[in-house]
Amino acid sequence: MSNWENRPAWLRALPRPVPAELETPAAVAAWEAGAYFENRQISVSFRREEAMGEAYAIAQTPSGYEIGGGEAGLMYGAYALIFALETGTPVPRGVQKPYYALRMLDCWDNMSGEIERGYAGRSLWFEGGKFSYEPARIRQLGRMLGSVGVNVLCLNNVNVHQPAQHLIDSLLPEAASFASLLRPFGVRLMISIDFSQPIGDVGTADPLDERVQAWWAETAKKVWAAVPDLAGFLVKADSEHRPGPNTYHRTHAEGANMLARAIRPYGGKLVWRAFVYNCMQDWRDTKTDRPRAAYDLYKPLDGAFDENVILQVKHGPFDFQVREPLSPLLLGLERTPMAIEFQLAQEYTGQQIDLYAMPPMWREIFDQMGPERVSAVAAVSNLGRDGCWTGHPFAALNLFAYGLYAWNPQADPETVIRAWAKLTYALPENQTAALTGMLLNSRSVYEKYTANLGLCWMITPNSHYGPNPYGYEFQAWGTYIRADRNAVGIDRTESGTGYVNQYPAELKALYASPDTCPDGLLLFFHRLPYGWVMKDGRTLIQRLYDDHFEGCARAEAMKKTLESLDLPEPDRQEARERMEAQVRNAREWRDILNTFFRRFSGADDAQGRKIYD
Ligand code: GCV
Repeated sequence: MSNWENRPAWLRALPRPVPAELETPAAVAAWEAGAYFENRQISVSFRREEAMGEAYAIAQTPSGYEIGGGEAGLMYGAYALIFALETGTPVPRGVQKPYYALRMLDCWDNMSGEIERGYAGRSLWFEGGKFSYEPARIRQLGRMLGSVGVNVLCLNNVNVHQPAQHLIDSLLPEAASFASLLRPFGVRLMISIDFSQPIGDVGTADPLDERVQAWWAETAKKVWAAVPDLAGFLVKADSEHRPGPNTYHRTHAEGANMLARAIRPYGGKLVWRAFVYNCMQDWRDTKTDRPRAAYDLYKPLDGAFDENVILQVKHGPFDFQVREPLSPLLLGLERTPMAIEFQLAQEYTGQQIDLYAMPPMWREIFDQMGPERVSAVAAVSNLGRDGCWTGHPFAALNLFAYGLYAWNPQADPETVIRAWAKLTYALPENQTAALTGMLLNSRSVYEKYTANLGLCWMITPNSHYGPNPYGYEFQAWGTYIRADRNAVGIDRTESGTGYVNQYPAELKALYASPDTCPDGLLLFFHRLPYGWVMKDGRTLIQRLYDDHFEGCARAEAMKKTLESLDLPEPDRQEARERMEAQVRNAREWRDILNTFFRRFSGADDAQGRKIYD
């Protein structure tokens, strides 16, 4: 058993475990405030105003503060006040309410106990095909999520392997008990379902078959009787070999609406993932272009979904790569509620070994998209049974920050990272600044040594960690870089796959020319010769070399920064071990990518640095 009790992550200021008797967010608020302010000569009172819901307002009183809010709002207000005082930042003024009503954490936990793409140990609640958890730890998890405003937790992997199908029948009592542990923190459950599940009883899953519709209606009735506040169902259909409506020649709107109608009487949301593409592509086929897939499928269905369907769209058109352009679907649908999906689990971004703090990326995405384009947010969890919750103690930053961005997509990355650092560690000011700076830059460091200029997918197949420039080149997943001795990258302009046409005019114009396309996406949109002269005057091949050398050197510098921090144990040891691995990884990336591109291009490094033959 891991020693999670002594690993409070960002709740260092709240060391006492929350008692099991607390049943509502308002009770949690009162208890947390009581414990925190007990010896601080500050009095905190609460004014409940049901209509405020999740919103809160904090007012100063002669002896302290008054928090006004609805049931959940009181709790969010209490945490916000404590965090402001702990970080020495201004107490929020005026009414504070979340930008998005649904702030979801999608857990890819299998009932075997494994987590698909999990880098923090085994599941916190499943093991051996059953629910298996420490109630106190789940309560502490609820507290962590509640403290940053996450309000939905999807319990199981979107790839629904047996026995997870039983979460909506024989395992409902267990699901209900689990839900009751999170409810006091304003967190509701969601369940991933298998579209084909009625087959066992009625012989088909055709969404237009009345027996299938009746089966789901009956199932929904039982599910919501057991967990009345269930947020909804999450569905991965016709994607990576999962079943779906295509089997019956039905559209995704027909499939999603059928389910949505079954759960509408209970206020349930049907979250339908848009991660659908041909995963059986022939690499010789240069016409099919995976990034086009979602837009091609869903744009014609815009407006065809029922009002309680939410289309959940990954932020980029591929799959959580180090850098991708914004998914054109997020800009293209006008009449379909959407959720943007992020991945806190660092599948392609360092696997919670290499540092990759996400706030700068989210801020860029929300700024470019406009937060109003989507009505909800979801993120794939980075949690697990490891003592520190997230594999790397610093990876907790991404979970913490996700909650803050779901509440306020305009949050400032540096402020958020700094708040996490101050809440997690009691470091002297210069060290807090060093840690904040290191994390703020970590994405750009990782990008430089792994995937600069928009060249993604140069990774080890299946594991997705470590350099392998041709790893996905001859595979069926639609993930190619097409490097040869003359050029590298994919032409996605009108003269190529035409993907760029899926963007609104302004962005299309920006991306369509290599002269205006941002460097970070250059080879995503264009196929260019190694001698191509970049905006900064360097050749393309020289930029490839320079970035790999620079990224690796910066990773080595981060190691020095880390060593200068007086972190508490065991965080210090864990962070150092992972940093050793990161630096090893960065050197491998630098040398393998440089050698790979030199073998193709024959070009020497202008600075004469070591590149292997
Ligand atoms: C849950 C990627 C991952 C899969 C994941 C899938 C998805 O392909 O590698 O593990 O499956 O995305 O988002 O559904």
